[in-house]
Amino acid sequence: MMKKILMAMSVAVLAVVSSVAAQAGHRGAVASCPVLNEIDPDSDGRMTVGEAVKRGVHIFKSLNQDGDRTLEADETHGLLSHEAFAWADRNNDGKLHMGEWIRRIVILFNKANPDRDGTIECDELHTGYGRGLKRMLR
Ligand SMILES: [Ca+2]
Ligand SMILES: [Ca+2]
Ligand SMILES: [Ca+2]
Ligand SMILES: [Ca+2]
Repeated sequence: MMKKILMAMSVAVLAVVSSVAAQAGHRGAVASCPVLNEIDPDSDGRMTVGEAVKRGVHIFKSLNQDGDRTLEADETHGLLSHEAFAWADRNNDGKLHMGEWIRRIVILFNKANPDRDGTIECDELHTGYGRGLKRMLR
């Protein structure tokens, strides 16, 4: 009887140890993803859509050199191709307002997250859509 209890205890201890090890392993993986950490506000290895939007708002403001309410093509130079800019410009006025900018980020976020788990992980950032997202949030 005593032996049985001891065995059950050691199994429980092992389970705890391996789950701690798994967490530590995950943290290690996070540290090896500087690209994601760079654009993720809390650098925890996964980016939620809320974090992407928060970062997007910050980037919009830093890009908007002339301090008006829109991004002009010269302000997004290098971040958006001519086609991407035109696509994002919903009302075709040649400028991107915050809503148009964020809308594109959210769409790229969803496309870069095919597993629909609510977050972008390191590997997802290396897909075509993930790279597009990264470019807009750096
Ligand atoms: Ca995060
Ligand atoms: Ca502007
Ligand atoms: Ca526009
Ligand atoms: Ca994901």
